[in-house]
Amino acid sequence: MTMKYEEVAAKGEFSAEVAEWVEAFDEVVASGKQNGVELLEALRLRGRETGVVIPYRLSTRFRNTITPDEELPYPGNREIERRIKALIRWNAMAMVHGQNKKDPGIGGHISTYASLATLLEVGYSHFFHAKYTGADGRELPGDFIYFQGHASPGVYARAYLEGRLNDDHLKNFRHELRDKPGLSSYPHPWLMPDFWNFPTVSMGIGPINAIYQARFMRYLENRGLIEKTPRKIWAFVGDGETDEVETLGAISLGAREKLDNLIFVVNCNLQRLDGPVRGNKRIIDELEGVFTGAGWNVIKVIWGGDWDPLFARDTNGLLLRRMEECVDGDLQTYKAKGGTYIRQHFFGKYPELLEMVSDYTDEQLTNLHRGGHDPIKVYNAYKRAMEHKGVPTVVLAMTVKGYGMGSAQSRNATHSEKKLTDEGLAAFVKRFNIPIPEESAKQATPFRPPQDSPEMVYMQQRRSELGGYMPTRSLTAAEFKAPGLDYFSEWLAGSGGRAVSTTMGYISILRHLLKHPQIGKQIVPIVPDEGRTFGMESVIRQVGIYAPEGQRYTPHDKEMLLFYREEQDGQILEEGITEAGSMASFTAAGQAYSTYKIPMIPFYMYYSMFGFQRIGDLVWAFADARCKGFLMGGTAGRTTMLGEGLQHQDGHSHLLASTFPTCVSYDPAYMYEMAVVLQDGIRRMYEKGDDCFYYLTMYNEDYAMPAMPEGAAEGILKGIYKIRAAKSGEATVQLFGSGAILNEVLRAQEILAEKYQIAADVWSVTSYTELRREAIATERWNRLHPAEAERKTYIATALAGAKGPIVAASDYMKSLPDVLAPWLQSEGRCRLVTLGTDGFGRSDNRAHLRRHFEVNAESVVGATLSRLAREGKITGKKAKAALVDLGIDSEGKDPARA
Ligand SMILES: Cc1ncc(C[n+]2csc(CCOP(=O)(O)OP(=O)(O)O)c2C)c(N)n1
Ligand SMILES: [Mg+2]
Repeated sequence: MTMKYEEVAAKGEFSAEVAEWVEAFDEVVASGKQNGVELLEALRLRGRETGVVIPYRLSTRFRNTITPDEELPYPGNREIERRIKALIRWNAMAMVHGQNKKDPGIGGHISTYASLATLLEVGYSHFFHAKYTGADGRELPGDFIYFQGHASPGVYARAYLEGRLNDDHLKNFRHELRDKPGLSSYPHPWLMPDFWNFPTVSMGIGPINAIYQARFMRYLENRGLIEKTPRKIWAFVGDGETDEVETLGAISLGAREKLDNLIFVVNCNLQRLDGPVRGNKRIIDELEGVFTGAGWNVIKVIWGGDWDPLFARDTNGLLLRRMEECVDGDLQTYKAKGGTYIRQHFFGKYPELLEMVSDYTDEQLTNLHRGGHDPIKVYNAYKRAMEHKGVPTVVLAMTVKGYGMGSAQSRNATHSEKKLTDEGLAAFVKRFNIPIPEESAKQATPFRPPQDSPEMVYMQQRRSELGGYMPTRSLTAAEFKAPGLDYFSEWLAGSGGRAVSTTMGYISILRHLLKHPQIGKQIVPIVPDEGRTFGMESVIRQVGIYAPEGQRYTPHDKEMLLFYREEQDGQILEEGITEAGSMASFTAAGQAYSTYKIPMIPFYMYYSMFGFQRIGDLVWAFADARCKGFLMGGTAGRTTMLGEGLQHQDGHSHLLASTFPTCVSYDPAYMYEMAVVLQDGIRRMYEKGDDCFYYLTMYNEDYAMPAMPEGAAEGILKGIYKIRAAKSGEATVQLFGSGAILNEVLRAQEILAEKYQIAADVWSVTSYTELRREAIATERWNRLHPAEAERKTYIATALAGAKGPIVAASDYMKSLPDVLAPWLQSEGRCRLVTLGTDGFGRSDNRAHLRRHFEVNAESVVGATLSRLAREGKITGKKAKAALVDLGIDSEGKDPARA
C-alpha cells in the first residue's frame, strides 16, 4: 500500500508519535481491509466519547475507489468488444453526420455518445438484463435503463448492428414525417412506442424518475404485486445535468428507502453545452460529497488502467498530488491539446514527474485513458454496484467529451458538433479500424459486418444470454374490466341535500374504488403531504401509508380511529412536500401497465396551484411516456380556495392542462359529473387502452349535490349539457357555468327571472378543452373535405335552437371559455360574454373574492343585462340601473390588472 500520508508527514505536519500510530494502522489494514474499517469506526466512537470530533470530509482523494489489486479480471473478449464499440461509434457518427449533410441544421449529437460508449457497452455486454426468470420459470421484466437522452444515436447504432433497425431507419434519423419510418431525436415512447420506455432528454427528468421508479418497484414488491427479482434501474446522467435540482433533489430517498436496485452512472466528461461543468473545481469531488452525504455508495472511476503503472511508480504520492492540483478546466485543456502539452504542463510542473514519463512518447501521453473509457475499470465498478446491498450506488466516471473525434475532442464547442470534415471522418475510421473504404468513410456510410462475423456473433450471443435487446417497450394486453356506472350509483343519486365538497366526494369515491374486488389493489393514491387537508384520514386508516420498514414507532394518535398508519404493504404513497417526487411516482405508476405489465391506476391528489405550473415538464414527460392515471387538482378555483391569496389560488391550471395533447381535463361541479368522468376515464384508459390521462379539479366548498339528470352522461363527457332550463317561457339568454361557480350561475338564472323577467337556460360546462378539441377536429375535417356536406361540431349540436347571448362564468381565467368563441358566433357577432378570474388571487372570503373577480351571481346578471342592452333588447339606462342595484361598481378597479 502506498503511504501517501508520508508526503504530508515529510513536511513535518505530523509528529513522530502520530507517524507510529499510522504505521500501526497500516499493519491492521494489511491483515484485512475490513479490520481497518472497524478500527476507524471504533476510533470515531471513542473520539465522540472523549469529545474529539473532527469535521467530516465527504470527498476522498482524486483517484479510483477500486484499487488495481481489488480488480476482477474482465469476463469478456476485450478485443471483440472494442471492435463492436468502434462499429457503434462509427454508425452513430455516420447517422448524424450523414443526416446533417443531407439536411443541414437537422441536428443530433455525436460527442455525448462518444464519451458514453464504454459506459454503455460494458453494460450491454455484461450487465443489462432484458428479462429475468421468476421462481416458477415465468419470464419477468428486466432492468430499466434511463439513457442520457442526447446519446440516442449510440443506442440506435447498436440496434442497427443488432439488426433491429435497418438502413432506412438510419437514413431517417430525425425524419419522422416521411413515407419510411424515422427515428426520433431522443427517447420518446410516444414516437417510438416499441423501442423507448423512458423520456429523458429534458435534463433532470430522467434521474428523478429513475429514483422514484426504483422506489415504485419496491412498492410493488412489498405489496406482493410483482415478484422480487435482482433487477436494477440504471440511470445514465450527464455531469452538467446534475445542475438541475430534479437530478439531485431527491437522492436522499435512495438511501432512506434502501434502494439498492438503483444505479446512477454519471458521465463526467467535465463539459456541458457551453463549457466546463465546474471549470474552477472538480465535479467529481463535488458529486462524491453530495452523494456520500445522502448516504449512497459512491464508486469513482477516474483514471484508466494505463495510469496504473505510473501510480505504481508514484511512491511519494506526487502524481496524485499533481492530479489534485488540477481543476476540471485544466483536465479538459489537457485532453483538447494532447501529449506534448500534457508533458509540458501537467508532468512538467515537477521534475520527478517529468522523469516518471521520460520513456513515454507524446502519443502515449495523449492516450492515457480516463476511467470511463476503460472497460476493466467500468466492469469492476458495475460489478460492485450490482452487489452492493442496502443503499443505491453512484458510479462517477470520468470521460472525454467527443472522445476519438480528433480536433473536436474536449473543446468547449464539442457538444454542438454535428459533422466532421471529410478528412476527420477518414481519420475516425482509421483510428477505430472500421473496415470501409476511405470514400465510404467520407460519405459517412453506415457499416454492418456480415451476420457470421465474430463481432456480430459475439454481440448477439451476449444479448441473448442477457435476455434480448434493449431498450424494448412492449405491452401485453392485460385483462381489464372497468367497473360500470352503476358501481358509482351512490354519487349519481346526489347527497340528499347534505352539503359536501367535491373533494370530500372524491375521497369517498376513492375509498369505494379501493374496495373494488378486482381493481381495488391496482389503485395507487399519491399525495404530497396534503392528505389531511383533503380529508384523507379515512383512506389512511383503510389502506395505510406505504413505509418499507413498516411503522417503527407508536403513533401518538394510535388510540384514535383514524391514526397515522404506516405499513410495509401500505397502499398510499405519502411523498412529503415534493410535487416533483409525487409526479415521479405518478409516472412510475402511470406506466406500470407497460413496464410491469400491471395496469396500476394512480390518483395523484394535490393543490391544483402546485401542479402543471410547478412540475409541468415532468407532466410532459409523463405524457410522452404514454402514462395513464388521474391528476386530481384539489383546492381548485381562484375564488373557491379562499383566504390563502395570491400563491395558492389557482385560476389557470385548466389552461395549462389544455396544452398537454393527451391530457383530458374536466372541471366538474357536482359529484355525479365527477363519477361519470372517473368511470369513463378508467374504462377508456385501461379497458379500451387509450394512452391518455385525466385532470380533474376539485373544490373545497360545501354544497348540496343534486342527482344526475336523465341522459346527462354523454354531455358530461363531451363537455356540456343543459342542467336547468328556464322555468317559464323560452330562454332568450344562455348561461354557462363550471365547477363551484355553476352555483353562482344558477342563482343568476333565478335573479334574472325574478327581478328582470328574463328567461335563461343554464348549461354545465364540464370541459371547455374537450369541446374545443372536438370542434377543431370537426373543423379540420370540413376544411379538408370542401366538397362534402359540412359536419356539425358538438358544441353547435348541443346548442341547436338555444337563443340569445351566452354568458359564461367559471373560477378560471376568461381565456378558458374563450377557446370556444369561434363556434359561438351569430350574424357576424360573437355571442359569448366571458367572466373569469384573471389577475392575482387575494386573501378574503368567497363572497368578496367572487365579487372582486366579477364571477358572482350578481356579476353574471349584470353582464347579461349589459349585453342585452348592447343588443338593443333592453335600454342602456335599465341595464345601468340594474348594475347599481346589483351592487356592481362600474368604476371599480379591473381585477385582471389591479
Ligand atoms: C431542461 C433542459 N435544459 C436544457 C437543455 C439543453 N441541453 C441539451 S444537452 C445539454 C448539456 C448537457 O450536458 P451534460 O449533462 O453534461 O451531458 P453531456 O452531453 O456532457 O454528456 C443541454 C444544456 C435540455 N435538454 N434540457
Ligand atoms: Mg457533460
